[in-house]
Amino acid sequence: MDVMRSRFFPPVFKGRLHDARTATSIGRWLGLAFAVCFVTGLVSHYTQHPPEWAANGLPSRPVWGYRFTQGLHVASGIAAVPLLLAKLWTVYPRLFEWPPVRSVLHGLERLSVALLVAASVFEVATGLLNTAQWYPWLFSFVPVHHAVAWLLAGSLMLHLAVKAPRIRDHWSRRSPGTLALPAEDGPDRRSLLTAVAAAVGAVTVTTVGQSFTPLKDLTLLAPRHPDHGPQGLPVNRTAAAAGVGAIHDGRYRLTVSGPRPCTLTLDELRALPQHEVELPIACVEGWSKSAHWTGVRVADLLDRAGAPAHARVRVVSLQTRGGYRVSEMGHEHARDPLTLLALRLNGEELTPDHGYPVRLIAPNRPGVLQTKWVGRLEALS
Ligand SMILES: Nc1nc2c(c(=O)[nH]1)N[C@H]1C(S)=C(S)[C@@H](COP(=O)(O)O)O[C@H]1N2
Ligand SMILES: [Mo]
Repeated sequence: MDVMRSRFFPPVFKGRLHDARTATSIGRWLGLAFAVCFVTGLVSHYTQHPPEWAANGLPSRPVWGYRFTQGLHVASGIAAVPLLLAKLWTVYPRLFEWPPVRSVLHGLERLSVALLVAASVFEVATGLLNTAQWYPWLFSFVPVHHAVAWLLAGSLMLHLAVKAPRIRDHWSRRSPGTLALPAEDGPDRRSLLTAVAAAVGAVTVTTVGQSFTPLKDLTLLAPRHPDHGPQGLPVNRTAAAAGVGAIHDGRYRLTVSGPRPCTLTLDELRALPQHEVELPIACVEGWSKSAHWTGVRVADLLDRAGAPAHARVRVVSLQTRGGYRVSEMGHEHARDPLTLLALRLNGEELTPDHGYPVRLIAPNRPGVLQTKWVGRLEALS
């Protein structure tokens, strides 16, 4: 032990940038980023996996709702990267605290911080890799990212409770009990905080254009550019990747099940009243783009099959395997006049990668549920 506590261990940190005041300053911004990320993440999770009682009640408006919340989710997650790195750098001298455990309570508190750090790094790293569509792990992303988010939220609450007195001391500009700015709040701390703010600004401005299209030409660090793809719209899974072969016009049939099931050919679909809508694809992976769609109202098809007004609808793709071949929607989406089985995109027939011959497009809905290559609509009672 004495050897350990020699000249080199534990190391001594003299700088003031590792103190509670800096930790609080960065921590509140990191906390804000995590709070926004958590809430928008829950919105995304429960629109994709609604509990049974809510599945038929999800709102189809505002049209841009999911685009907004998911854009914020990815932007706040990306902003958390420099904030988390700065926060960890500020507090890392605590790793060398001596003795490492002073009491049972202190040991438990340190364990909860270890959990908080592990969960934070895990969430930010897996989320970031997900936006790049790179899955270098064996687990399924969605349930694990969701479960660890709750671990993070719980350990963060505990951390805030334990640190409440110190946070209170350092939250405002003034030191406790004085009216003056603390003397140690000198240029070093200001420089560090300015650098962190600049880093957050830089990563935000160079990525947010993937969903906030006015900034699309600044997307230096974003994995997607909203204009890159056939018909001016990105593609997440191509027809080839989904295993959907060439679909022949003459042999295509759309089946609509319900009290009066019906089957339509592509020419019959083209002959039905066509409607035009402007709606975004908002991918959970962080890119989104508005487009001009033309097609048949899902509500018209449901009426034709005699589906009751309150029915939920299952949309089934011609794709034979893969997680996204089936999606469901509640009656608000199914009956929304903007919900179409689209035949055309930006003035042209859909290309195979965008779901030829027909794909679903509905307002306020995650991209992953905008089913492509639709072969069947099922009215569920
Ligand atoms: N059948 C089927 N539909 C699908 C998918 C899929 O893999 N299979 N991917 C979804 C995802 S994740 C998104 S973001 C959108 C993207 O649509 P786009 O490729 O036309 O832009 O399609 C959705 N529809
Ligand atoms: Mo997606």
